[in-house]
Amino acid sequence: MAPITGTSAQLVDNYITNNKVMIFSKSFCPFCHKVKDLFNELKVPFEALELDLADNGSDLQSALLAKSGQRTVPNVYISGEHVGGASDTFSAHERGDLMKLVNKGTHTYDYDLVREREREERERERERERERR
Ligand SMILES: N[C@@H](CCC(=O)N[C@@H](CS)C(=O)NCC(=O)O)C(=O)O
Repeated sequence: MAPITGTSAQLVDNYITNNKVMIFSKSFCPFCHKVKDLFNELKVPFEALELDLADNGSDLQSALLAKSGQRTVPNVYISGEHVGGASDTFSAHERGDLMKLVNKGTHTYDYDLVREREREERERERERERERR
């Protein structure tokens, strides 16, 4: 069996890779609530994992410490990049960097593929129109 730390590190990586905005959180943490409120206000979808409610929460928290050098929650990743805690997230927002990261598009998501298909269809439609003229 793989060592627990390896598994936790992989789980953490999977959460970060599969979610454009990933918040490692604790359900009772006021800083986490503020950060989630911010993303809700910005209408940016996010995934939050409540480490205090997860069976393997403390292993994941250790894996996060090893990965990001940060032990506290919230621990925010956007487009695969470590943003940091609540104060880092609010500072990034004030600098105008938060939405840049959100829109960075380093990941391919199903909805991006849908947009890509729509764009291709519009292009084909324009092509057909040019041919009709
Ligand atoms: N300055 C940090 C404060 C975060 C903080 O203190 N979080 C507490 C929970 S409310 C924490 O992670 N405590 C350690 C723990 O729960 O393991 C930030 O801006 O994110």
